[in-house]
Amino acid sequence: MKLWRGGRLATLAGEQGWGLIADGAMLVDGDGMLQWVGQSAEAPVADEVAELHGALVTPGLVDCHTHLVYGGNRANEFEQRLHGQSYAEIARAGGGIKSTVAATRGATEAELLASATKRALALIAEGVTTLEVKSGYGLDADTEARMLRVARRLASLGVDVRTTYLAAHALPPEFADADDYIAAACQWLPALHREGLVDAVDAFCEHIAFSPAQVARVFDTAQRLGLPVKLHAEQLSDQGGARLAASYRALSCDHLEYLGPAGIQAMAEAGTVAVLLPGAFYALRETQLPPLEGLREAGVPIAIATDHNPGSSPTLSPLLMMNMACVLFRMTPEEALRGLTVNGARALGLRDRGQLVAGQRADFCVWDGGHPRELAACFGHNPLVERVLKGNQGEA
Ligand code: DI6
Ligand code: FE
Repeated sequence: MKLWRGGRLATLAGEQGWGLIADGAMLVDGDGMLQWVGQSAEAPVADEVAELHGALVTPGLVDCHTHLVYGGNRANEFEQRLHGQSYAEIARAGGGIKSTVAATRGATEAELLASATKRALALIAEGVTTLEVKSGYGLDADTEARMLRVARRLASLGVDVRTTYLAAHALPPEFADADDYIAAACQWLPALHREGLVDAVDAFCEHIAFSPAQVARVFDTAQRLGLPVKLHAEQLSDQGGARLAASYRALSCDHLEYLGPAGIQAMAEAGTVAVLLPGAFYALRETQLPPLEGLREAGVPIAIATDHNPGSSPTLSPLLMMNMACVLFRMTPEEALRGLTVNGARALGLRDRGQLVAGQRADFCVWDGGHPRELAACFGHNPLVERVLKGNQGEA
């Protein structure tokens, strides 16, 4: 057993509040779980003791929505958008997701691993301890599998990885008919699942992607396999995606700028987490704000994530997302931190992390700071001192 003591703990215990313990301690057992959390003065005796010297401690960050594995980059589209073309126009003209699909298909597993490793290390360096990675730039059986294998291999960097099958991301060029492609995407899933490559199933429900009826076919397949679902919903328009996802008791609906009251209600009733993605909102210069007040009133848990991808959100900074969630969406710093910890974990169906309370995993971050609000107030900074994954130090 190891005792960490003398820290300023933001435990996030309970449903709201920082759960601050000014001079706090945590006892970690041999399995990397928190055995006890409380005041340093009341801490149990332990064989090993680490002094935190008053540093700020929060739960480890959970980045619950990324597209981290891909080939190439899309900085050219950044320029195109600056010259007035929209994200949807670029996509319809064969750029966007499809251009990353071409680059990803042309990359070997080793190449994909090398580029994804650099990105994962950047997230880890800002305190990420749990990382979700989606497929969706392969859009054929082989490349989707290759992406998911690479995602799994990122775990060797010292981060807990969750993988999501997102074959229903865009229509690949070899298919003329979206329904035919959906049938193929449904067919590939069981083998990937048998290989242990899939933790959840996602889709992109949008006028430039797939209809609710097509998404429902993907979700039916997931449900038959016992896999939970999530959805890229109402990012560019209200397609009724959130209502559909909620009817499958989706873990999360993500983006949600165009979410309406019916979708909010359905999510609240299903316990579906709202994952807001300020990086994509910012980079696409979106002006429609996600309905934060409605989500709060309905009691929908709100997570935030980087949505790292080469097109709409090429960021590797979860801390910047906290700041943007506050400045752009008017979330509170506490909501932003909960969004990147306990609610991010919920969006992945994980209940064993995201709060510093006994019984949870000992995944935590030690920061050079006094109050947790500082993490959201500053931007372009990285005050991480140490990152601990399941009780193991030296991962930062
Ligand atoms: N929405 C997103 O933000 C990512 N996928 C999606 O459906 C972006 C994908 C990309 O532009 O490459
Ligand atoms: Fe996304």
